[in-house]
Amino acid sequence: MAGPGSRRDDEGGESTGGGTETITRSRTKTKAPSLYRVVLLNDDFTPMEFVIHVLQKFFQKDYTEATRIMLQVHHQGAGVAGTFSHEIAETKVHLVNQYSRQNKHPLKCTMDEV
Ligand code: TYC
Repeated sequence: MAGPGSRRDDEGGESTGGGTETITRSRTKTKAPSLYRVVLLNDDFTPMEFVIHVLQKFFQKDYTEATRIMLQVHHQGAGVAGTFSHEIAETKVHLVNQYSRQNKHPLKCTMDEV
């Protein structure tokens, strides 16, 4: 398959003379990264206790660790809640953003490649 995620190089050439030639093909199969960081972003309005609660509810952090991550986000602007496969990371991002919206907080969660 030559769709996105695959690439063909050196598709060979045409011979104009009457001889023979060897057509070489190489294919570089690109693989999606297997790990993704789920990242919480800072804002000015979400209560600190809500962020701590989210880290406990969706990322199985204890109160001490959740507080550490929340403060990291508060001071640095962003922080890693966890590292997961693409599918799990997508699900966490969706659930956290949905939960924040339902609770009328602007807290945003994103993911990026490790
Ligand atoms: N900056 C927020 C406040 O002062 C707290 C906060 C921390 C918000 C982490 C979002 O991801 C966040 N209430």
